[in-house]
Amino acid sequence: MPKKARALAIYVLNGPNLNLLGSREPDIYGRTTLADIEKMTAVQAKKHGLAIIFRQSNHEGELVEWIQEARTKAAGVIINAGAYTHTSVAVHDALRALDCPIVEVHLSNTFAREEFRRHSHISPVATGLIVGFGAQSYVLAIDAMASLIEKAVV
Ligand code: CA2
Repeated sequence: MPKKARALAIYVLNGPNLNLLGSREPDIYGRTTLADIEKMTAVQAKKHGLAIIFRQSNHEGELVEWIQEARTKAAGVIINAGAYTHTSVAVHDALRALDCPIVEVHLSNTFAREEFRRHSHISPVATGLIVGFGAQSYVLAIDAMASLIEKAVV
């Protein structure tokens, strides 16, 4: 892994309503809270010698600002944009301006749900997608990101 990438954190960005995880709709999203997911993600990143910056916002513009911040501060971006996945050209454009790897994650299998969840504005600009494994999607995304960062330098 390059010295620079190792020094930079992985940004794990979460969109609207993900702060409600664990409190409602456990049949779809499970009982794990976002705070639990943050801990699981940090533990997994540490195994790869990586640190994470974990954030959640219900506001599209704030997500865009964090993605812009990631241009100079992140080795990679893992993003669950929540419902903005299906609607936000602004998030798409901000991600497009990144040079680092991007992993799109979802707790649920969005392709097996309502038609409107089958289209993502994130997927065309993502390096890869991990969907449908509940909270474990984030842990798998960390493994994928660690391997992408390592590959970038060989
Ligand atoms: O499966 C995912 O990770 C989603 O990104 C979750 C979003 C949904 O809009 C996407 O289509 C798929 C929803 C965020 C969580 O919403 C909750 C609402 C009420 C209670 C708990 C969670």
